[in-house]
Amino acid sequence: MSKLIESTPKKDGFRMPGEFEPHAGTYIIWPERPDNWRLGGKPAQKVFAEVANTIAKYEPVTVCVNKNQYCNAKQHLNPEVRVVEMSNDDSWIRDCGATFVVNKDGLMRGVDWTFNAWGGLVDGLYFPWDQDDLVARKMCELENADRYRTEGFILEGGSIHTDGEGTLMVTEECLLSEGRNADMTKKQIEKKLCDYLGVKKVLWIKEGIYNDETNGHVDNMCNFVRPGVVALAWTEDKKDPQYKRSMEAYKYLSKETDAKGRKLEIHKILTPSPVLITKEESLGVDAVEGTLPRQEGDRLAASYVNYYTGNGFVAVPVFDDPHDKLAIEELQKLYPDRVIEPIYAREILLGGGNIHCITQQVPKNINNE
Ligand code: KQY
Repeated sequence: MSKLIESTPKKDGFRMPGEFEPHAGTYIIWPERPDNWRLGGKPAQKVFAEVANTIAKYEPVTVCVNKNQYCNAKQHLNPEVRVVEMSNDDSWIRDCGATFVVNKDGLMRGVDWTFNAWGGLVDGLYFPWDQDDLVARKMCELENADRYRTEGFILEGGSIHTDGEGTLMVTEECLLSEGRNADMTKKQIEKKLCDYLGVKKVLWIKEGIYNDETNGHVDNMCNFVRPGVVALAWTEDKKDPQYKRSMEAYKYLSKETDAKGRKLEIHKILTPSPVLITKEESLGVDAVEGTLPRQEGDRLAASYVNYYTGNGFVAVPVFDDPHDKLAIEELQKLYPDRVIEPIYAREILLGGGNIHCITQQVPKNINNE
């Protein structure tokens, strides 16, 4: 059972754990919509299945599918992956799914943010999004977790990263965008984040990855490896529009401290060379009014930092690019106790995100006092 709670996680003593803390499992949604995924989602389904099957080697995985895709998904997924029917508008569970919070007694609850497809009628990416907005509630039901709902306050899970010790990273580009909470001041938004995630300090990076259709989600730009240690997407190419963005984030993070007063150790992860949509890829996507078009030559928001950390592993997107090897080596140094699992993820990138955007962790319900 899952009941709605009219309080806030902060008042009740709950906090969002870092993604690197132990998990009880991972959720994924099965892709299919033909106006986002080329060729009716078939190439993307193969990669989503690879992501799910890879993670299932380390922790329980649940894949949520629309009813028409149940049998197809079952066919691609290993038997240990739980497949549940769940209506959805697309497959970005990081963003529409629940953010789980835990307390010192080992209790877990879910935060159910209002979801508006990355900007609603201002610059949202599809319409309608009503089924996506129910996903967090359904996840809480499946996990028997009571739920906080932020009715009217828009947020996606990919727009936040926490160290689990009171610090949150976000981008101004996203959280202050017109299509989200335009009626709120930065201070009011910050208070909401503190109330619903149990954090004390919010680090406001200016911008995310160039051309990221989410208005610069932080999860494509930087990540907490562990408290006090940050991985940051980087380029040395001064002519690349990404350079200014990464440099600004680096300078900002270098002079900031976290909620515990620590200076941050920042590790630069070079981005792949620009990844552009090919003609064939563009033609494979159904054109639908109100959905972002996929044009030949458009630059995709490719970044290795959009990786997912789980129990004993890190699932890293790779792009068949000379920088892949370096990113894998760097991440292995940052995560010496985890297996690095590189996954060729161009098909996820073509849909507008990457491995982190299509996964959502359920923290392990441990008594951590
Ligand atoms: O978190 C993400 N990167 C999701 C992007 C949504 C893309 C929809 N086309």
